[in-house]
Amino acid sequence: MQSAVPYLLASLCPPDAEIEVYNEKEDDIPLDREWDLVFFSYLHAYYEHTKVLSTLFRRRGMVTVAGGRHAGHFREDVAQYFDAVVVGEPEANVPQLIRDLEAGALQRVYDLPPVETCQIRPYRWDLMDYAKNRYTVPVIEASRGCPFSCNFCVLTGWERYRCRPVEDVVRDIQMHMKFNQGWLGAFDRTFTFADNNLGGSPAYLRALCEALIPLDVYWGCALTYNILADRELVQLMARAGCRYIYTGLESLSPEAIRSMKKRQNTLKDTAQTLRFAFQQGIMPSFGLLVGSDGDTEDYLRRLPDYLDDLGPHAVTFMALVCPYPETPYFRTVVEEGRLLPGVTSRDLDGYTLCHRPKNIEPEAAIEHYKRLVNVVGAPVRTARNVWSQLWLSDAPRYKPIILGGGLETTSIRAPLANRERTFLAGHDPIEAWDRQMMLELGLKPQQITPRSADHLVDMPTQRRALRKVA
Ligand code: B12
Ligand code: SF4
Repeated sequence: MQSAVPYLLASLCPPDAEIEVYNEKEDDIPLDREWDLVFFSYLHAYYEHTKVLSTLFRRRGMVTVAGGRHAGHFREDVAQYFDAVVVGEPEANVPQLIRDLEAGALQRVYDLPPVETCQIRPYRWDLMDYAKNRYTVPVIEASRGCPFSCNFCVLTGWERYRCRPVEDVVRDIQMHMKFNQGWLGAFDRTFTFADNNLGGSPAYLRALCEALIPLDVYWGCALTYNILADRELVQLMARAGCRYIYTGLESLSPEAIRSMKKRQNTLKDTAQTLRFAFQQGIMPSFGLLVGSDGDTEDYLRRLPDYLDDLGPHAVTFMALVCPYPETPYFRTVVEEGRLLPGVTSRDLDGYTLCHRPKNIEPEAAIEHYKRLVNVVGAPVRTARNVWSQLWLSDAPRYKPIILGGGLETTSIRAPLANRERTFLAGHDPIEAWDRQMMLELGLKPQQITPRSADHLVDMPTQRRALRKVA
């Protein structure tokens, strides 16, 4: 699954623009090209790397623009290293920015309100090069935001939940989506919804599924546990071609769930809920977090046993809780003096402990995390689990999805491949090339301190407009 942003931005450029897309998971960005305008989309942990690239490009006279959540929140910091910053959604901002650039009147910050969801255009999937990433499937957005308010989530308090008209989503799938034809057709007519929570509105999800049934497509999505537990809806989703659901279960401890304010994860009848989804031909994969304030030594030690009690299950994601500076959890951690010293934006990658959990020492949380990914992602354990899942349904494409899910489960051990990694904020360096270039270019890393939330720029335009749209 890759970011949809480049294909979205491309759809907002003039029709005669020559566009090249680079995704650094697939290719290095060439440093010797001549572009008039470069848009950067990045996650928090890659801010320093993006600063390096932007500085190199600007030195050669190219115009650079940063956008996305980090850029929007830290626009003053970001504006030092880029020619312009886009705050929030790009639909109104990018065309205005291009007009200004052409008129020689580029502004530093673009903060126009979001457009109505019916104005979101089809993405330029024709620019997707599957030869570069043979495992990629295209992604579609049906909604933005999420109606819930989990305390650790970057959306909470900032982004409102909105849905696109179902007919627009269907039109995009039918007319504009370019499917991955590789792997002997295994990914043909397959896509993923990029939505944070496709089940934010059960009524909308129902209508969407009804409209997807005649399309004969296969898809995956992320949604919350309350929807996974809705049997009728899960059955409908299966009929509409859903084969994969990712749920941020986060924890099997009710105490931890409470501490995260994730009330929609009732954890009721979890084993039966998972089994029912498998039986409908859907793989219900889920993610777990370590280091929450509800975690105890005892819970973390016994977690593999609790997982065994669930029967067939697929943990495809395991990470450390991250207090992103724009979240309510960051404020709690700061108020309680639990932010660790020496945190930089590089540490905000979800695999580096930046805070002291309430009930366990940071070092103990990291040791538990390392042990758990090794145990839960172990090939023998995973193979046993996959075997038990394979026979639960004969739905088309079910078995390949289950096999792929097995590989995903074993991949949760990937962060351990770097043996020098400490997983403790302030101790793991940024990558060598970035470090070297930052020295040469005189760039300093962004420090995340208790004051970082003070520098957060509110997004009044966005918020006002979202309220209006909602
Ligand atoms: C695909 C995906 C990934 C991919 C690709 C990442 C990427 N570059 O987006 C991978 C697998 C790598 C990934 C990894 C992670 N992800 Co992720 N991922 C997603 C997902 C499902 C879809 C992204 C997407 O394409 N969205 C659709 C596009 C169109 O919207 P968008 O990205 O939100 O961007 C909007 C604006 O911000 C703006 N925008 C963004 N960039 C730019 C740039 C410019 C120039 C402009 C003008 C505008 C602009 O335009 C968009 C429309 O409004 C989102 C959920 C979501 N719905 O966004 C989570 C999400 C982005 N991921 C998230 C998280 C937590 C992670 C991980 C930290 C999880 C983990 N612990 O492993 C890791 C990061 C690891 C690391 N080393 O940093 C969080 C937030 C992260 C953040 N820093 O803000 C999200 C929002 C999910 C969630 N609700 O928690 N992820
Ligand atoms: S349900 Fe997921 S996307 Fe929604 S607020 Fe919670 S963590 Fe964020």
